[in-house]
Amino acid sequence: MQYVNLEEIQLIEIPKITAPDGRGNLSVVEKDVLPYQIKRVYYLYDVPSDSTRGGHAHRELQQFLIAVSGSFSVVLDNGKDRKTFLLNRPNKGLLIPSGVWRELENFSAGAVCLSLVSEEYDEEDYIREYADFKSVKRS
Ligand code: T46
Repeated sequence: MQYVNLEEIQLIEIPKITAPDGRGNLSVVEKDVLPYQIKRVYYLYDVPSDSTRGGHAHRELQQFLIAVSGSFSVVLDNGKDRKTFLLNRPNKGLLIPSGVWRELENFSAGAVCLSLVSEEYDEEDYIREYADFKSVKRS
């Protein structure tokens, strides 16, 4: 599994179209925003503020997370370093490459985490034990 430089991971701006007549905003994720074709969409909601989601890495799956409502934090870990991102805008997303451990925490009331991913669901793609993740990273 390749080394991932966390410094190269940044929030990505999603184009926003503001209605000129005060009817609000529309953001669109088109093919030039992501380096993969979206194969699956899922979303987390009604997450208690003291709960943590994630707590795993993916072998192949790439993922784009958006706080379409509310806010939450994403802690990324490449096996060596950790970096925390606050997602709190519906027009900013976090592109997570494969091979990165992630934990989602501090969900605000009403937060919705939208996830646009590169693969179909496959439990074999998950590394759910941190010790296993560390040993895969070392090898
Ligand atoms: C991720 C974070 C942000 C399915 O049956 N189909 C699916 O497409 C998904 C995503 C999950 N599931 C089942 C598997 C588990 O029995 O739903 C249950 C909860 O999944 P999990 O424990 O993986 O949930 P999270 O919130 O910890 O992780 C999910 C995604 O699995 C993961 O890719 O990065 O959201």
